[in-house]
Amino acid sequence: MSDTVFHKIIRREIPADIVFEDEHLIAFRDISPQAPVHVLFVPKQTVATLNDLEPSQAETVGRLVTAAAAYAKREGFADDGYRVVMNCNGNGGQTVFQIHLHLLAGAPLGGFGT
Ligand code: IU
Repeated sequence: MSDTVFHKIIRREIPADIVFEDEHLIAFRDISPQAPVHVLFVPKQTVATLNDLEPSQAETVGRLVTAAAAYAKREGFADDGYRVVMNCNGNGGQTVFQIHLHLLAGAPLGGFGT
């Protein structure tokens, strides 16, 4: 049974600065932003890590990516550019064990892996 801080945000048990939500996912500002824009896109379906993602759940991640791109277009920074990142387990730097996509934007982000 997986229950994380992100599940609590989805259930509105703890506050977050939510910028988008639909029946499949929620997006909110990262509490510790690493760029001027730092939004997390989290599926409502529980998937602890990318290692737990079944091929039949590919759409779950696809929706995160398309929602992030749509957000970038809506907010007007799509043409300037942005980065999306998903971390997996210890060496990937994952700290919350419900998969999520980081959207980082608003400034040049430097080399890969910053
Ligand atoms: P990671 O990929 O698992 O390392 O990312 C987790 C992110 O969740 C990290 O950037 C945290 O700052 C962020 N976060 C948050 O936005 N709100 C929270 O209550 C907690 C973590 I705990």
